[in-house]
Amino acid sequence: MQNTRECRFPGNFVWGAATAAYQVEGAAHEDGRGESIWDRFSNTPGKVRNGESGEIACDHYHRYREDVALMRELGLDAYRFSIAWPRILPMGRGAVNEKGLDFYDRLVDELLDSGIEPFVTLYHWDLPQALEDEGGWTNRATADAFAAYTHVVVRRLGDRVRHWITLNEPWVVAWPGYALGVLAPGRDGGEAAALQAIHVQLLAHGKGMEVIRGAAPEAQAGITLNLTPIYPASEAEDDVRSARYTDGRENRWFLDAVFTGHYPDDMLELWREHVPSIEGRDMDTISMPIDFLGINNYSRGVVRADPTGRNKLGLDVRPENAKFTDTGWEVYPDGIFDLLERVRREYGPRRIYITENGAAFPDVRSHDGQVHDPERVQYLEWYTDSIGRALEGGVPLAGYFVWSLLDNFEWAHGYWKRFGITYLEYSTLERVPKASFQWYRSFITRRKAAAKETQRVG
Ligand code: GCO
Repeated sequence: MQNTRECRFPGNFVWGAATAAYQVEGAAHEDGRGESIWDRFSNTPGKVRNGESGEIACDHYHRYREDVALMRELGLDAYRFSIAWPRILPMGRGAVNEKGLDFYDRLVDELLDSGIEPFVTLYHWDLPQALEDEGGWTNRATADAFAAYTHVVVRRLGDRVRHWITLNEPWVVAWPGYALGVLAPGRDGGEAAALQAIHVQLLAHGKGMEVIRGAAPEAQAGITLNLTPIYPASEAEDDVRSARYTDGRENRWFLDAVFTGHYPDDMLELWREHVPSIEGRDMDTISMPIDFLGINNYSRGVVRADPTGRNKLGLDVRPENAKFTDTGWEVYPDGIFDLLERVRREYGPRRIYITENGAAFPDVRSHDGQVHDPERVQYLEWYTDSIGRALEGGVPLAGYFVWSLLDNFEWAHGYWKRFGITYLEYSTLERVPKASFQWYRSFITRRKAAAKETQRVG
């Protein structure tokens, strides 16, 4: 039987996997790399589980050839990785460390030699500590430093890299990082700090876009946002209102700024005492056209009104009879469908890539030496099915990146939470493809064969 599902994805759909520098590279003190806020945070007692850090991580810095071989085996079209700013500019600005650039140069060449397209994220949370010491993302000067850093990188790699992502998940940097202090840099400045950190990051994104346009005019560039569809716990008016505010914090604050050049009015009103200082042409810079929107999505949120009325954003509800992953996130594949539909309808991006999607489960190596992870396979089957439905419904979806190629340093969780389709034996750094790796490999092969067949018949 010809399964119609197999035909959904066009032949040029990009199948990929993603990682981030601090989570996989290791080699924290090698070849002139400077200190990042994640080195500092990890080395601060009590911040990361078991005092772990990205000092060695997966040692991708030295083993990237082996990792690219895994990607070849998977049949990947693309690899999304990030560049460590402190490898390129150890003090955040000024002197360039050529050895840092050399590493990414080798990685890009290795990928291209293997027929794998590099998707490069310029900032995935590892700010040079020297810039944090001057105020980090709450200081507007950091946006200019980012533009200068972008210029250095694009000048070196722009002849070969055709896809650039300015920032990864400014929401996470701002809220857990600057408001709550649970991720680096560990500041607990509340709403005001978060909103200022978002504004400066979005400014950096816009300035970075300008630099990329100038230095690599043929390249495609965009930003990656973590977006979470928010559902009210009931139809009751106050639940719906709370869900709308939570949606404002999670999604609209970013989407409205990037696509319309305005922060949403209801949120500006709600946060009137904390709004950031917006100067001159900031919002034009922030909303300059992007070629694609990167979306990271893992789950959904369900919200009910706070009975005391104090918290306008309401309270999180843990749905009953639902499935959860090892990070406590609900498995809700319809969520990514709803999200994609909504983004298409309300914001009309030219193109969308799912730049991250995946799940953590407490994987173990079993007596046969293998890692059986049926829950992850199930998760990926469901989520890819949902995005296929969205694509058929007209969402301009161009690719999908599974998070992650490898188990890696999961931030404040340390190495405890495993998101990889490849298992990392941390004591030996051995890579063990999980069952989900084999699943993804055959999934990609089947999709490609089906697309070819459609083309031939069509
Ligand atoms: C993210 C982070 C990843 C995480 C993943 C799982 O962009 O949220 O990019 O680094 O590891 O999301 O939490």
